[in-house]
Amino acid sequence: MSEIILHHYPPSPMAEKARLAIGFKGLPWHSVEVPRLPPKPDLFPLTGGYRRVPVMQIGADIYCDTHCILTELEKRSATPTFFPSANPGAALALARWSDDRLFYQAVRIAVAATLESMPPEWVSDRMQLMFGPDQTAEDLQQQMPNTAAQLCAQLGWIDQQLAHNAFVLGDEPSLPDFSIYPIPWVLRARWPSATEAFSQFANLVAWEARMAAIGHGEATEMQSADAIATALACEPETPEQGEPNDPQGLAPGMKVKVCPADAFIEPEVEGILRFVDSDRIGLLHENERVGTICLNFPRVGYRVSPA
Ligand SMILES: N[C@@H](CCC(=O)N[C@@H](CS)C(=O)NCC(=O)O)C(=O)O
Repeated sequence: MSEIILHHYPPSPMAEKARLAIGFKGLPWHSVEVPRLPPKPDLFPLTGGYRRVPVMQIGADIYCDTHCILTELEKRSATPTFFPSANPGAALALARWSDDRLFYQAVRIAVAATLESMPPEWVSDRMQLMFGPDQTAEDLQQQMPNTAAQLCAQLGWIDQQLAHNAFVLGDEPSLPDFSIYPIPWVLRARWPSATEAFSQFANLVAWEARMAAIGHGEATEMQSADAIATALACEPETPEQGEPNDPQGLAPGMKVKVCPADAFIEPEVEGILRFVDSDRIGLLHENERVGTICLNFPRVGYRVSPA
C-alpha cells in the first residue's frame, strides 16, 4: 500500500477521528500540519479548494471528509475491520448521525464556549463557515443550554448502549465509535462544563478511556512541500467507474462540481468525473503544482451538480 499522508491540525476533532482510525488499522502515516484558517496555500492545490480538515492523500489520490477516509482505509486494509458485527448498515447510519447532527451540536457548544478565548478572526470564520449569515455569536450563547440538553440526551443513548457493550455496537470498536469519540474529546478541551455534564455517563467515560488507548499509531512529520511533490510524482490510481443506475445520471467524463451540502461560504470544487457509485464520487482535477489528482468525496452530505 502506498504511504498515507494526513493533512490536519492537532485540535481538530474530525482529524482526531482519522488519527485514531489510522492508529486502529496499525498503518504508518505521514503527518502534514495545515493552518486552522484560510488561506491554506499548500492544501488547496491538493484539494481543488476544499478547505475542511482532515484530508488523506495516498500518492495522487485525495480523500476528502472522514467518511471517505475511513471507507478507503477499510478497502485498503481490511483487518482489523471497522465493521466487525453483522450490522454494517447500522454502523454506517449511526456514524452518519454522529458526523452530522451530533457533530453540529458539539460545534455549536465548542464555538459558543470559546467566543472570548479564541482570536476574533477564528470566531468570525467559524461563525460564517458553520452557521451562515443568519446566526450571531449571541444566538449561539443564548441557545447554549438548549443545545447542551439536545447533545446530552443523545449522548445518553450512547451511554445506554455502552452499559452492556465495551464499544458502541459490541465487544470491538466499529465505525460509529470513531465518529462519536471526537464529540466528548473536543468538548472536554473547549467547554468548561464538560466534565460535570459527562459525569452522569459512567459507561461513556469508561469507553472514552478505551478509545483513547487505541492511539494514533506510528506517525512521522512531513513538510507540505513534500506532500505536493509526492502528488506531482504520482498518477491517480482511482479506477474509471460508472454507476448504471445513478439517480443523477452521473457518468465518467462529465464535468461536475462538488461541495458540502451545508456549505455557506465554501467554493465548489470542479473536475472531470472519474469514479461514481452510491457512496463516493471521484473527480480528476489538474493544476501545475500537483499535476493530475483524483479528489474523492462522499455522496451523502455533498451536493454534486453539472459544471
Ligand atoms: N464532514 C467533514 C467535516 C470536517 C470539518 O468540519 N472539519 C473542521 C475541523 S474539525 C474544519 O475543517 N474546520 C474548518 C477549517 O479547518 O478550515 C468530515 O467528516 O471530515
